Amino acid sequence: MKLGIIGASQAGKATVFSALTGARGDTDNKGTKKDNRIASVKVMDERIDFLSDMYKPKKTTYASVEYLLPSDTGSGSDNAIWNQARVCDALIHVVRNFPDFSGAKPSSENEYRKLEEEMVLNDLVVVEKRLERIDADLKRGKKPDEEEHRLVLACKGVLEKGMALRKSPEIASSPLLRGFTFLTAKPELVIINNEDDDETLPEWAAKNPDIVIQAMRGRLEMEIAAMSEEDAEMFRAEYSIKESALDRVIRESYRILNLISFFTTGEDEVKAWTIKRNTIALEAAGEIHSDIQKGFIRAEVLAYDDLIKYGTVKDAKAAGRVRLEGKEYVVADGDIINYRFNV
Ligand SMILES: Nc1nc2c(ncn2[C@@H]2O[C@H](COP(=O)(O)OP(=O)(O)OP(=O)(O)O)[C@@H](O)[C@H]2O)c(=O)[nH]1
Ligand SMILES: [Mg+2]
Repeated sequence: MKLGIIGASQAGKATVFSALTGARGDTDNKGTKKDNRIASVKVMDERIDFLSDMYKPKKTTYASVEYLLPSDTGSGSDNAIWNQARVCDALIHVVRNFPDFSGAKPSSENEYRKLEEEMVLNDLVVVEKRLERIDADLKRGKKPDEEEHRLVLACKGVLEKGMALRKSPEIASSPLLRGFTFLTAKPELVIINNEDDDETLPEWAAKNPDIVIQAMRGRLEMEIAAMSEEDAEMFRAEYSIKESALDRVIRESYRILNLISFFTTGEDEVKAWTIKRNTIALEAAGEIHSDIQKGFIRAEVLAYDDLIKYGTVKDAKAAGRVRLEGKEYVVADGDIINYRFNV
């Protein structure tokens, strides 16, 4: 899962990137200021901790999330940023809510709307190019794909109203439109980047239930992310920060992307797998290995909560909580799955 960090100039994008990736990010490209930066972050999960304690495997693998900070250099600089954002699964829109270097007060609502409009316009350009193409094809006697044509026109209608495509789930989730990589069809988390002593949302943001939004004290969180875990803990207590910004953002990212985790266990490895909600057992098997999918026989499933309740796999089994499920079984968050398959 890749999340792209976008925002107006000086909104604190780099600061938020560091806040999210400083503590447990593995940055493979430290680069210069000009490069885009990407870092992969471990998704902490106490269920994995528990399973790892239980199985004492050679290897424990948490899920991970990737954050991308697009670079603002290159020739057509704005386009370069949007093109990088287009390859992300979701966007994090950082909005400045602290005075800028001249001391001028932030105008967070305006800045937020301006960038949202820019993304709408960007998508509209894509739509119009596609429609021109369809027109040109028609003139040459080539029939367009009716369903695609209808959907592209529907996109146009939504965008011309100044609305993001994600407001129309039918459109945003249509496989036929996936190739267009529309910016406004991506799930988005808005981060209001506050001063160190402010943990509240501005009024306009708090009143807007249509936006997925969080307040973050970006600079403070960045400083904490650079500390040792001991110091960070003390600091968090002092500022009454119950949960790090990173953990809040990850939780929300899973929610807006509709993702869940299932687990595989064994002496070799305990591992978390990330899948879309409503994925069936057969598809989930493919995440692990195509052989397991091809040779699928049954999925042996134990809910994590049942393991906790009964204490051991053996006791859970005795209580009939280890189920044998078929291909069509819809995997649930927290399922511990042992696939039986033929190779
Ligand atoms: N008070 C305060 N200042 C912040 C916060 N976040 C960022 N800043 C400051 O705002 C300035 C811009 O921060 P950056 O993280 O570089 O912002 P950016 O969006 O990457 O900026 P550009 O790449 O130039 O568009 C820096 O001087 C930061 O120290 C914050 O949460 N609170
Ligand atoms: Mg920057």
